[in-house]
Parts: sequence; structure tokens; C-alpha cells
Amino acid sequence: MTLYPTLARTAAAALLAIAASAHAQTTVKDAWVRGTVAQQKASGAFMHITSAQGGKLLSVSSPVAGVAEIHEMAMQGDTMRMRAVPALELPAGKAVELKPGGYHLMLMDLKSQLKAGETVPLTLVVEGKDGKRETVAVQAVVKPLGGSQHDAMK
Ligand SMILES: [Cu+2]
Repeated sequence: MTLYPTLARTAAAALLAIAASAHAQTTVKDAWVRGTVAQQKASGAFMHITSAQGGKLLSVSSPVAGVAEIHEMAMQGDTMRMRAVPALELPAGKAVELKPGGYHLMLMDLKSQLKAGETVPLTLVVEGKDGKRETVAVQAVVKPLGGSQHDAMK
């Protein structure tokens, strides 16, 4: 029985460790992915990312995509094009919005059709100002292709 208090303390310490990691530096809200039609090989993921201490998003991966990149939209001549960026700056305490027409996470080489209502797991790797890397697991909801507002007008 003398062992019991020690075990209890160990368990409490383990719980504390879990609680600490739950208070992560980086939080993600309103994550969603644009649905695809059959045979479509690419789609975009959008969300709000906030880094408490500031840092940068280094990479993204997902089991549904063979390749995932951080993209920005930029004018090239007089056309808007998207291109991969090596990292996305996350200013301290400020939500960065990834949205259609702006920054987004590009999911390419899709392994299957993304249907509305499904959930797509994404893993973000964020480097904090202190150089520590944090892995953020995100569940993104698949929204219907074409946007729900448009469909609601029909
Ligand atoms: Cu893109």
C-alpha cells in the first residue's frame, strides 16, 4: 500500500503533462476543406490560426493527400496565381486567416473524393519564436463544392 501514493502522484504528473500540451501555443479554428468531384486531384484547406507567442507555420500533411503545401495568392502580371511558400508567418496573438483567394493549404494528389460532411485530418507543424516545434492536429470539415450560399439561393 505504500506504493500507492507514489503511483497516484505519477499519474497526476502524467495528467498535468497532458493538460500542459492541451494548452498549446497554436490554436486553430473554423477549419474546412473544399469538397471535390470524383477524379479531382487537388483542393484547398482554410482556417484561422493563432500562435500565442508568435512563430511560423512550416508544413502541413494529411492522410488524404499525397502532397500538401502552404500556398499564397499573388498577382503575376495581371493574373492572380497561387504559389507555394516555404512558411507562413504567425504574428503573436493574432489570428491569421487562411481563406479562398488568400493563403491556403493546398492538398494535392488526393487519394479519394472529398465529400461534404466528411472530416479531413490535417497535421500542422509550427515553429515558435523560441525555435520549438509544435505539431497541431486539426479536423477540417468538408464543405460542399461551390459554396453553400450559392446553393441556398437556388
Ligand atoms: Cu493552392
